[in-house]
Amino acid sequence: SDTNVYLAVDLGASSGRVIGAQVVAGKLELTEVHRFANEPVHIQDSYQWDVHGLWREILTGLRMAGQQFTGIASVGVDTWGVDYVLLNRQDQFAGPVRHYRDERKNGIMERVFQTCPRDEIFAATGLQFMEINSLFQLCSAVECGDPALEIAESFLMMGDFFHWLLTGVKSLEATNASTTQMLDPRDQTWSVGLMQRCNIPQKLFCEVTVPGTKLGMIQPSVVAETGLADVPVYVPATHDTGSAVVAVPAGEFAPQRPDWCYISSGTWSLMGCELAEPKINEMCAEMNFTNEGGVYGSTRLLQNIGGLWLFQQLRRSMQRRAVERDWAEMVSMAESAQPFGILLDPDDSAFAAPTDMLDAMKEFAERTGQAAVDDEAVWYRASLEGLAIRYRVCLADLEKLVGGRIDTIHVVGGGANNEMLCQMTADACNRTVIAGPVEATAIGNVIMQMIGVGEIESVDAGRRLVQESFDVKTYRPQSPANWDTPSAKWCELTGR
Ligand code: ADP
Ligand code: LRH
Repeated sequence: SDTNVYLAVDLGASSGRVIGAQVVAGKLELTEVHRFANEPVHIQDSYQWDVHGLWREILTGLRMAGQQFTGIASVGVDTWGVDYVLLNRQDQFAGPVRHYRDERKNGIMERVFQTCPRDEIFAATGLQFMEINSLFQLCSAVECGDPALEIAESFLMMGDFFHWLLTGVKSLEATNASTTQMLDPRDQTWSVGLMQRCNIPQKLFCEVTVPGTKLGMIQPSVVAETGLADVPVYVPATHDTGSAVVAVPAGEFAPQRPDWCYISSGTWSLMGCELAEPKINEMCAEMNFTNEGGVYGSTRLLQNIGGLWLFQQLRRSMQRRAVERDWAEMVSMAESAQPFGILLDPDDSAFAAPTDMLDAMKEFAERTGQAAVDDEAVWYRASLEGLAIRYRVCLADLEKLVGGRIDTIHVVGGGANNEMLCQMTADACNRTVIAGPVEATAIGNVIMQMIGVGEIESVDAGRRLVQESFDVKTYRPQSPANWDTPSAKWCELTGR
């Protein structure tokens, strides 16, 4: 074909894909070239990403794309946030690539606050406090005298790591760098003072690169593996959430007073607004919202919510009990269960990395004075209802923070496939939900590449293209009043 084809490598915490995108008759057409599971592994006492396996799958996907398309204009990688690779002076792994659910950093935050107070970290970074943030992962490495830190020469986040494997060029892309909790969101420079106080070697960090930059060409060893000759890498928003928000089919980019919010719904639910400026104030700190960096210096004011992780892990729990379920089956079983049988808090720390999610949920029910039940359908339903109520609470806080009503909730990501959850979200929040596109992250990744190459001129133009190209589904609130009592109970139970 004559049109430019853009390849998005999109790695989520649960799965990865290589997607080809091209404009055909004024519409962006997506072709899913390759999809694969992202399966981390327990090794001794650590929990690690299978970076070798992921790289193998990326190469496979790129090779398949090369066979399918001519005229590949560019490639870009986006991934989940916070995790990183440390390389030694010979550019080899200085240590294992830990998963953010690895246990080593558990409880680290309180210890860090003794030398580096919470307020100061917030003032410097504007980020929601989560022990998964790279800052705290690195602090736990410092605390235990991890030899990886002694020999490390460079720090790369996951997207940067794969970009380096593709091109041989090291970079740290701004949107994912903003999830480290070591970056100043006002000018996107590293918070050197914070690193010094935490004994994190500053020399590991190069200057940040903005999305849309041409990083380099696919290097010869990768050309040999994939057949992709003369293909450049244009850096997208390498943070998956950053890419997803680029592709939300909404109004004006980074509005002063947003009347819409998004939920990027996958393993996590990232719920928030796109703003022109970060909001680093007391209310934001108290509500534990985050100011992540978006494209063109925009801000994603949002909360990281425990997401479909619970639902995913319930599926795994059933597998452990030799019962295979698919998503559609789980959703239809949830539909058959009584509403509000159990109230769950998706952000309870008991659900962060349990050996068995179903057991963890039963323990949670007992701990909070609810009757644990044996019917699996009840737990499927509860994990979706708990999420919808959590969205309602988040929306109320978000409206206070932005100082006005939010009319519309855009749901993008795999969770947009879950019609029951979309309807529950509309009901619990009493707002219109617009669901789709499901592959917003890959689309947003492609849009920044297209801007880099010069095929489209702005995020607004990219969003118009998304609106013209993809169908969305609208959900209106049907029985919002049903959610008042359970939501009040939920708040009592969780103390939120
Ligand atoms: P991540 O990027 O975090 O890996 P995704 O955005 O790919 O996550 O979303 C994956 C989730 O989407 C699954 O865990 C599942 O809950 C949900 N999902 C995907 N397809 C369907 C479907 N057909 N019906 C219901 N839920 C679905
Ligand atoms: C979602 C996500 C989220 C967080 C988490 C670690 O996939 O990127 O924004 O950073 O993963």
